[in-house]
Amino acid sequence: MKKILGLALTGALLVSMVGCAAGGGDESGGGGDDELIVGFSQVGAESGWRTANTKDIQGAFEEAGIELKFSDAQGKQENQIKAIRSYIQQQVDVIAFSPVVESGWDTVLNEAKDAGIPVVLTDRAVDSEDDTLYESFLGSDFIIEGERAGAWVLEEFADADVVNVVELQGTTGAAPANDRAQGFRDAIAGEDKFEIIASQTGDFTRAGGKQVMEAFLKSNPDIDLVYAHNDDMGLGAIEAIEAAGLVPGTDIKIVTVDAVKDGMQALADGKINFIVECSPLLGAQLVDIVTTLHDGGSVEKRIVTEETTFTQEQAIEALPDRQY
Ligand code: GZL
Repeated sequence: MKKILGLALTGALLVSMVGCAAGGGDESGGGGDDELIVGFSQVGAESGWRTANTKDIQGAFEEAGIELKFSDAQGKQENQIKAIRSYIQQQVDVIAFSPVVESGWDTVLNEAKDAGIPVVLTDRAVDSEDDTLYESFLGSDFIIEGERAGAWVLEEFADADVVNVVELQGTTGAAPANDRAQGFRDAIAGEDKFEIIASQTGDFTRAGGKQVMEAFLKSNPDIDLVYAHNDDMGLGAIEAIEAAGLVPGTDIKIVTVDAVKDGMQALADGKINFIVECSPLLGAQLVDIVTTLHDGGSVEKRIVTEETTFTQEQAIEALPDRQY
């Protein structure tokens, strides 16, 4: 009798161990069949904006009690593709990611589609012809952001005869870099006085902006304006301009995009002259989108985030309440 009881207990123990190893109560690896699990691939941690975006997304999912598997691609597309494949393998319920560059996603997004896992784009777009590869794209309109920077420049230099512009571009191939460049050029196209005398990527980083601006200053004696695709590169440019014995915001005007706290402080201090906002606070909207999809609902294909612009006076007023 004792032997039979021992065998029965061993058998029960084995079944429960196998159950745990297979990842719990259902094939998705989650606790229960209806538990929503989301896999998120983030670009990296290249700027103040990205840090704020990560914090907001992780905070929103924690507050909603939804499991978020999170990976940082350190700015490499191959790492994002690996992460997406890993989420497919783990059979998560939804995959969300911010594509570091616009191109090269069709293969892996088709793998997600074949696995029946919906994909949501946040922050940046992909250039795929097939928009069935993702359910929704939540993020800013970067063309409009470039146009807003250009509109300010038209006003600021209304009385100038010649305006030499240097451009610090974002990450090569990234949607915000492509579109902010395009929107800015569209806005100033009608005015021959503006000449973009140099344009180079600073990869959205402060160090990159400083390094490129140092080179611009060495090869261009007469720069009137810096157009930086984000605050971090603008802050790097400020360091280079000051090291060259010039006064940022006065000798050389600076317009940037993002409106993160450090950028807004530089604007309040008069070292940056104008900032176009690009909101990183996408977490709550992303939670709504993935929850709706998981409940079998449909979501809008394109959800544009609301944002504004800041002058020095507006920055001084907004700074105390700034969330990021
Ligand atoms: C814009 C985002 C950009 C920010 C940069 O939505 O993709 O990437 O403007 C960030 O600061 O690095």
